[in-house]
Amino acid sequence: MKEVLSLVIKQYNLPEATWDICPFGNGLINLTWLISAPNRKEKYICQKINESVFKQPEYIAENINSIGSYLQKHYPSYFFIQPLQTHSASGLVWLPDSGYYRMMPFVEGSHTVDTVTDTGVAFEAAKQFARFTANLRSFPVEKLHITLPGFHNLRFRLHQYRHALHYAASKLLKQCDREIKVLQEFDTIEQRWERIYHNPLFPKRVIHHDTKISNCLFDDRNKGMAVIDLDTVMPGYYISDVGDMCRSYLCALNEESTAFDEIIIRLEYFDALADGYLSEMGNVLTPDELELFTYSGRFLMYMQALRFLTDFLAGNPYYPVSHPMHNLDRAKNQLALLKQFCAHEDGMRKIVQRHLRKYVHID
Ligand code: GN1
Ligand code: MG
Repeated sequence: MKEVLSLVIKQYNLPEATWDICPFGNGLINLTWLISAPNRKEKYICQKINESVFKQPEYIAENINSIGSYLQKHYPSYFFIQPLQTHSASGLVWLPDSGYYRMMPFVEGSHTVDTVTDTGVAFEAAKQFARFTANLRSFPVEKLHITLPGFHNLRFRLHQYRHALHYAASKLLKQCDREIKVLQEFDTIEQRWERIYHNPLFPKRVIHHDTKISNCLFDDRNKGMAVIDLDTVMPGYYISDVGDMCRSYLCALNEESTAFDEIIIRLEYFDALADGYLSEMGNVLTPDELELFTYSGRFLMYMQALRFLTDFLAGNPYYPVSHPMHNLDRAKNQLALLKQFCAHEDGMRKIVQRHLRKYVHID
C-alpha cells in the first residue's frame, strides 16, 4: 500500500520530504491515513474512497467543490475543509488498478473524539453540524449529486431488509429470531416515515448524513472547529443528522459494545445536543419539521439496526466484521438503544420545548 500512497502523494504539490504514512481513525467505509514527516509541521489526511459503496467518487468531489465555493462567497469566515487540488487541479486522484484517492490538510491543533464523555462536547458538535446546514439553507440543494442513492430512505432500507429475510439461510434466521420480532414492534416508525417522505412540508436540505462524534473537529479547549467526512453530504431531511447524533452521543457505550444491559440514555447529553443544534437551526426549521425532533432518534436507531441486521442476514457484504456474529451484535446494540430512547422520549420532548422557547422568535 505504501508504494501506492507514495504515487498518490506525488500528484500533489507537497513540500519535499520523506513522508510517513500511518493508518488513521476508525471509519467503516473508506481507508484513511495520516501523512506526516519528522521535521515538518504540516500533516495531511489521505483517503481511499470505497468504490463498492460510492460508485461515483467524482460526485463527492463535485458536491464538496460547489458547497465550498458557496460558503467561501457567503460565509467567508466559516471554516470549511476542502480537499487539496492535484497538479491537474482536481480534488481526486485516480490510479489504474487501485482506485480513487484524495488528500486533505490535517488541521493543526485539532483533534477528534470517539465517545462523548462531556456534555460540552455534545453541544459543540451539534452546533457545528447545525451551522453547516444553517449556512447552506439558501444553497440550491437540488444541484447536489446523490452520492449514495437511497442512503437514508427508510423505505429502501426496509426493502433491502425484507429481501435479505427472504433469501437468508435458515440458520441465520434462527440466530436473529428475537431481533426480527423486536423490529416488528417498531413498525410505527415506518408509517411515520411514509408521511414525511416526499411531503412538501418537509423540505430537503443540505444534510451531512454521518454526524457521529468523530466527524467533528475540536480545538484544544474542546470548542467545535469544523465538520469532516463529507462523502454523504447530499439533499436530505434534518432528522438524519439529529437522529445520528442521538444514536451516537446519548449512550456512554458505542455501537460496538455487547454490554446490552448497560445501554443507557443520558438525558443531559440529549439536553446539550438539542441546545447546540437548535441554537443554530431553531429559527431555520419550520414548525412541522421541529415536531420531528425526537422522532429523529427513533428513526435513525431503527434504520441502523435494520442495516446491521440486513448485513448479517446477507452474509456481511457491507460492514467489515471481525467475527460472524458481529453485525448481529451491532443490531442488538442498536435495538437496546432504541428501546431506551423510546422510554425517555416524553422527557426529551419537554427539553426540546424548553430550548425552542429560548431560540425561536415568534413574530
Ligand atoms: C458507516 O464509515 P463510517 O463509519 O463513516 C456508514 C454510516 C453508519 C456507520 C455505522 C456510507 O460510516 O451510515 O452510520 O458506518 N456510512 C456509510 O458505524 O454507509
Ligand atoms: Mg462516514
